[in-house]
Amino acid sequence: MKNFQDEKQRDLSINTSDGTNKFLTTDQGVKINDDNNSLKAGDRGPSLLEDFILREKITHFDHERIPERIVHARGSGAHGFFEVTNPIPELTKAGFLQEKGQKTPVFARFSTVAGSRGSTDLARDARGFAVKFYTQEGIYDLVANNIPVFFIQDAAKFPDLIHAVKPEPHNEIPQAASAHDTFWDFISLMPESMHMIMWVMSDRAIPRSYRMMEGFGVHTFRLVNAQEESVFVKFHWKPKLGTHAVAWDEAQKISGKNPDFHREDLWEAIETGNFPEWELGVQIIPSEDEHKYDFDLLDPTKLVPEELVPVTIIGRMVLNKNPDNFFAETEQIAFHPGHVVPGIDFTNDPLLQGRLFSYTDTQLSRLGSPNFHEIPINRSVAPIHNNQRDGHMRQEINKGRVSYHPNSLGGGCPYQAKIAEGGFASFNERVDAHKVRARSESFTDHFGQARLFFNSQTPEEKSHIVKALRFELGKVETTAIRVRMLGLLSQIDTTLAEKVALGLGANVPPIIEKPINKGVSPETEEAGTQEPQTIDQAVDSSEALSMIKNPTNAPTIESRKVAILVSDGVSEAAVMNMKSALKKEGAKGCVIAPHLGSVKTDSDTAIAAEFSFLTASSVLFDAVYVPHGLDLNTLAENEDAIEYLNDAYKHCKVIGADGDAASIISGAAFAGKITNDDPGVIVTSEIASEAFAQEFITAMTMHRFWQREPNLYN
Ligand code: HDD
Repeated sequence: MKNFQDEKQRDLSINTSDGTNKFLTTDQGVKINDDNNSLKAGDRGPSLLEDFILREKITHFDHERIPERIVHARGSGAHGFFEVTNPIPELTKAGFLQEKGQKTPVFARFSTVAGSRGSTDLARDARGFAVKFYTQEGIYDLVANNIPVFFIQDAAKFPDLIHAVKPEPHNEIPQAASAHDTFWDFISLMPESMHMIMWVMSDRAIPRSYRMMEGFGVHTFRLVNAQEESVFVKFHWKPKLGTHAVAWDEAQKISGKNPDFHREDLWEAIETGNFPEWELGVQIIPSEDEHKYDFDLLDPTKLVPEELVPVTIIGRMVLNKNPDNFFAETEQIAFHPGHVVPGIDFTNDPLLQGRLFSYTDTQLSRLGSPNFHEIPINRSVAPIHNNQRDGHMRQEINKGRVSYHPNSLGGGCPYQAKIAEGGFASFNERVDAHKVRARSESFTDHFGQARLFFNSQTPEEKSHIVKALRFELGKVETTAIRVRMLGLLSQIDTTLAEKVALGLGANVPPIIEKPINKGVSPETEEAGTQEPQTIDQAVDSSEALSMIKNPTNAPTIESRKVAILVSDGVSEAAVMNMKSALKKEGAKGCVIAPHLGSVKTDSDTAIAAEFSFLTASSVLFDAVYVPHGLDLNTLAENEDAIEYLNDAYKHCKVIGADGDAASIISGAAFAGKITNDDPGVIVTSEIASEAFAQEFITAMTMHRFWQREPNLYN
């Protein structure tokens, strides 16, 4: 069995260092005798220029920062492996996909797009999902997002899109948010973004965890087999824990309470052995089907419905090791959709084609040198020999006098590889065309799949989209932009537009019939008044597009966290019963008390508090449990404690209470808002009952009870 799982860790170990039991030294290896005082002329005198220890330390510090990524600056990553479960040698010659059980080391980085490096994890945004495979044939990067389509069809519009969404240039406000005028100004003039807008206004843009997101390669790629035959392919990552989100109000509160929520979640999961896992799947489209669909496979604003082409699972990825050093690994990793290995190739998707230029270019300014491939986290485990030389911070010491090809002085080395020897040869696609600056007519339907996505959502999910649009457009100050957006939304779904309009106190503009201005750039069209498109989608609704209906969501509460509220007098049996029932399911009950230290139980034992009501918060947990015996007056009088229940209710989480604690549900603090009959509210008069714990856990597998919210769409 080909198991290269540990190969990258062995490779990285060459560069890892550990100061335990070692002397403190300068960068030149000289042992330091005093690291606390600079060299001075007298103990009250001026510092001396001669102090090489001080100069070196401060100079290094002054240069510690590098430019953050222009997009996807905020992110977190981890090491792991990819294992083939269903080899596809008939479709691709890529060496790492040939044998069942074959393992390849990977590093994955998840990110938000718009915010800067220190911004919140919980911004409403697409998430990056980039995976570097250290294969035996070189680096393969699958630089994906958690949304299967993109805002724009052509890379030429990428700088405009990013300028529009980033904080506005005059005052650098707002951070990590699309809810402002410049973003919606641009979007309202770009009908092609409507499908992506439906996704980013849905709960996909506020994931519960990086471990609970799907990943999508977005573009159609090619697989090429040993006979040089090609199929088209779409890549999908499917999370083992299902695809889940938080509520928007919750996301905003988490942003304040713990802006590192996703980062911490990923880190903790790996530290505690709950290794995040995804299946890798492919939608395979035979070459001859290239023009079969009523959308263009090269258009990155379109997906291939799984009803038309099912996803075939080919492997799984497990993340099982946190980085040793955030900067060296997560910050310095450089992804590039152009890092491919023989057997994987590109298509002419104009967004992908532009990306193929952008990623190396950006590393030159971010990492500062064409030698960024030598940084340990970026280094291939396959050997590198070529005639590239020199440049800033070159590590490799190339021997000999020859740095050109062809050569005779070096015996022709390093020599080219034939295809049969693993040499990369681009797929031999025939291209016979005029050189034009144009958009293909097959890219013109901007609303069909936006409608497909919207129609595929449950009533609760539709309501969330209405709410998100009311929020985002409500933050826009320019009325004309809001109205243009309503015009575009009405072409997706008239009720959607009307419901959003209600929240904005505006009217949906009438659709003015006018011929589509083909070949003219979309900015010059009056976007809000464009004629509705008539191209029929073969699929009206797709379960895979809904998070709630998603057929791959397993009923699990693995690694979920439950807030167990306690105070003196709490029933020890009730707390322990719930804790052990949760543990059995791989979840964790966290004890939260009025103060840190411990509380006394009804059996005079002490239970340690992991958090106080003040240091944790309901939004950081998946459910709240109020056990029997807890002093209800203490709870009702403590505003921080009350917030646990109010927020859990508002965010549609499971709330449980047993014994005398059950009365808290209908107590004065909630003014009759919560009733025992509410979905997801689990109460019993029994104490420490197994059946109650099971009911609580089963309810948690539903993730959220969104039906508790008022529906804004119906
Ligand atoms: Fe990009 C980073 C994903 C379009 C230019 N992109 C970046 C990252 C992800 C994506 C996951 C972060 C990688 C990391 O963790 O370091 N980008 C996408 C997807 C796109 C996409 C799925 C559309 C399908 N990107 C796109 C376009 C361009 C770029 C059209 C430019 C023409 N992207 C970049 C970049 C970044 C980047 C500026 C910033 C940092 C980096 O590359 O290394 O080059």
